[in-house]
Amino acid sequence: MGAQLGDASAPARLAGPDEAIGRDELALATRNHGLPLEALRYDLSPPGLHYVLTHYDIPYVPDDTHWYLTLVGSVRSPLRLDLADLRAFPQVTTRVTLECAGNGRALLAPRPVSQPWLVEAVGTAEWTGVPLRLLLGEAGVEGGAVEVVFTGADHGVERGVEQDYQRALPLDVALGTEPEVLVAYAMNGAPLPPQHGRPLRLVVPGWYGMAQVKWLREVRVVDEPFTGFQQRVAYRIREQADEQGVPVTRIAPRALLIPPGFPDFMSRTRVVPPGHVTLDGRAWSGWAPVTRVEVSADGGRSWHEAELEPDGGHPWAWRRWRLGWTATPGEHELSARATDAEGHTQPLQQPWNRGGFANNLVQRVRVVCPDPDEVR
Ligand SMILES: Nc1nc2c(c(=O)[nH]1)N[C@H]1C(S)=C(S)[C@@H](COP(=O)(O)O)O[C@H]1N2
Ligand SMILES: [Mo]
Repeated sequence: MGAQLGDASAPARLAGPDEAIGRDELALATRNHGLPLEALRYDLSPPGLHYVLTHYDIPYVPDDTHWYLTLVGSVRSPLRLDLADLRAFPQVTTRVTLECAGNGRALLAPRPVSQPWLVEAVGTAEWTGVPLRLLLGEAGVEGGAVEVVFTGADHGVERGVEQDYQRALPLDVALGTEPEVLVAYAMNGAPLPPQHGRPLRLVVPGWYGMAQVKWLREVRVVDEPFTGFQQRVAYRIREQADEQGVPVTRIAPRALLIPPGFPDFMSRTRVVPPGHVTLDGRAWSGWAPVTRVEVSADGGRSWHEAELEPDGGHPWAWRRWRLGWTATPGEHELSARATDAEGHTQPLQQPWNRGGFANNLVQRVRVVCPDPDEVR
């Protein structure tokens, strides 16, 4: 394959100073899709509105009765389980907000050339499945184990490296109880849709999307840190191509507005009639609960504390926030900024890294408020 399919030692490409979104990025953007932001109104994203990201092809699994999950590697008794076996284990349902680590990438300058997300790579679902720690307990993890490697059934080539989609978690995260990592077979009470991993996926509450391996077919306990492409090459925060970089792990806090008023078709600028408006939206963080959301209606000059709804017993899901605002004729720029209990917050100036990962710059929403005297 080589030359035409890229070179494993070459870094991912950055767009030139005035380079528009290319056909390659458009092809990714039509396959993968974001949450239409008006769907932030739903506590649980209806399947089909939840964002989707798939590196390669969605495996064709018309019949899941022959799907097997194997637990192998440094374990005392390797397991081979079908869906019926998995359903016989205790069942847990957790409400989890997932976000792609590349969310916000297309707003960066220079733009990392990849899936061109703006801010909409997010969704919340109730995932039902077996706690991974119970499966690992059944298999019996051996003493020298350090990580667990998860393999999906999808296969592709990325920057010249042919691979199955694979990611690892540290053993303590895989065995965790707060939260529990799930091997999930249902989303919002129904079997997983094909694009979300039918019939099985990993769900790691609080972690960015790349950890949530879909079409899960193998769980391998290993004695050495995993060095696969998605662990060592991709999903690392680097400013220079030759840095080793810092691994992407948990979700940085973010707040998004439910777009107020109505949109202009092409520019998506919001039109909001003058008068009182409730600004509301969602906020989340994978590090600690969101404790504060501030809102600005003047392009970040002044900030006002929004009211936060209780988490309703769902600490790994987004929280609703709201704040009243009076729209006056003219143009406005709305923003919301989340802070979590550990003090992580959203930057007002763009941080940058070559992959565009974990970028949580505050959202800016342009609003035009028409002057009622000028309308007629
Ligand atoms: N097997 C497999 N799992 C995968 C991926 C993939 O390409 N293959 N993409 C990951 C990435 S980068 C993200 S952001 C999430 C997206 O999950 P969703 O499509 O269910 O929202 O799946 C993750 N799990
Ligand atoms: Mo992602």
